[in-house]
Amino acid sequence: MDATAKSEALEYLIWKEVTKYDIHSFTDTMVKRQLQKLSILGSAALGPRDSARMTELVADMENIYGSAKICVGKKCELSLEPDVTEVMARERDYDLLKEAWINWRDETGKKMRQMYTEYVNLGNKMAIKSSHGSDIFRDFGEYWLHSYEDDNFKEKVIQLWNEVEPFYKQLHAFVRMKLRIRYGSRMPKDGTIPAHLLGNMWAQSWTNIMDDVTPYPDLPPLDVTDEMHKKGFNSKRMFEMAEEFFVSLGLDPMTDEFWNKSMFVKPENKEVVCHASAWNMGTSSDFRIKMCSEVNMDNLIKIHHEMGHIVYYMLYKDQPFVFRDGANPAFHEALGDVIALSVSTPDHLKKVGLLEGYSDDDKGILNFQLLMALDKVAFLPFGFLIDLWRWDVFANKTSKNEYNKKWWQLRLNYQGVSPPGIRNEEDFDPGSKYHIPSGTPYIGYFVSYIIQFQFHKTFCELANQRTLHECDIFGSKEVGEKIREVFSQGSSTPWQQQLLQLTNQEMSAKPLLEYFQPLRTFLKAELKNEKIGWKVNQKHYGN
Ligand code: X8Z
Ligand code: ZN
Repeated sequence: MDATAKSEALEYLIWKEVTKYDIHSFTDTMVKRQLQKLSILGSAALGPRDSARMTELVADMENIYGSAKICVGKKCELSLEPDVTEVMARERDYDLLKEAWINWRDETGKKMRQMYTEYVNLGNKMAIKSSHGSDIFRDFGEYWLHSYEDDNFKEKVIQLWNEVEPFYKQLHAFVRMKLRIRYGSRMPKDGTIPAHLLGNMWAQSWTNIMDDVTPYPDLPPLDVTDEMHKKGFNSKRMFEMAEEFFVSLGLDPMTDEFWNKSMFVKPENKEVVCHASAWNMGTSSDFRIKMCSEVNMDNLIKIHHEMGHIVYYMLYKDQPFVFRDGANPAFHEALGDVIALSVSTPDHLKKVGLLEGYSDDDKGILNFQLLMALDKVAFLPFGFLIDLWRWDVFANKTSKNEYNKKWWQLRLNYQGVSPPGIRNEEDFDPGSKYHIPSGTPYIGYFVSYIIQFQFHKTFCELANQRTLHECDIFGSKEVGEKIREVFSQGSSTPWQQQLLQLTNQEMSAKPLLEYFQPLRTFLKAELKNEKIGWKVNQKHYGN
């Protein structure tokens, strides 16, 4: 029996035992909460045969994704990390970018379309079986949402999107205006931005086109990639820098096992899934990161993100097993990102010797704000739409012969990006993004991008810092204490309570908007003669 089958067999036994009792009759809240968590069976509900098939499907889809190699121009055998990522980030030739974009989708999503349909059916079957005759989960999407312990969570997420949408549209319009300088008549008339021109395979983070859209190009670049190379950085050094930040707050350093058993760079002699991940091996010291890191600023930030997961694992390691989890998935995604918000500040980059000659006058601040927005704000509609798409697929509101049509409706509608060629139902573009084949829920990332600004605001106040967007919490023991106090609870208390304890607020997009206030004022003036928004039409999709 493989490890998954063994653990599912055990989960089933535990579930059998737990459901003998009337959970409501327990008075100890911690015992009650543990029993409640254990009373949801999850993947074990499928039974050994279906469950093995589900595992196999995900493994096969991940394998297609992880081992795909494409040609771009004269070069072939390119893998996503590092080669194709580099092409999308640095290449500026419209046609080469288009080739990379299309070939990646041909070699990944397109090849797993059938498998995905079977995966959806099994996922739904699992959710329904997990409900045991009641209707707690009508489909796989509802099952995923359960980790948020709020029947109205979806509505709240939609509300958050509505709050940030006008800002996203400003950013979209500004970037489009700048891209017209480079790509001229190749920019679509409908006001959308071609999805392959934004420096990233999925147009989810736009920082790599900073040099084309920067408000003040004469100032020193805040993407410190070149400086990292000049200073002789390697992967290990980036991980040590991240550790140093957490330690400066009074949090624990990485364990010996972390340093010995993690994978920091892509191995030469075997195929691995390169998508960065953090692993809790279930002991009190074996925590690992798996990542094909390259020396650049994107990866420096991503390393802080991943290490945030490890720090969280360490903080809740003494909780009972079922509580060794994030307060909710968004909390887990946010911890490292909050640290990275400080790391990215010009002030901090100066402190660590990666930036010289930067002044924090208005121009400097706006360049910095735009760079942050190209990451944090550009991501929002993407982070939102992935699970919008999956929720409807799981609920059968999207049938299997309109997977790609619905996908592009959402991409056009929310992100305002268009494909560089007509797409149809032979394609399966969702499958070309890691979290679809791997079956990883995505809405947590969207929520993380909102609440990390709430966390940041709280921490900056604790660290007595000046303005929200210039704040660097490095070295603040008060912040470390607070992180320890809240995050060590794991999932033993409801996240709503933890959020209140931490920020005195409910979930809100206000801190994000406050952080970016200088940029919003600037964009408003810059966009006086620019039409904000785009037309959503169907000419990008056909059969
Ligand atoms: O998948 C990740 C992390 C691993 S938890 C690298 N992220 C999302 C993505 O890459 O799509 C971080 C940001 C969003
Ligand atoms: Zn993560």
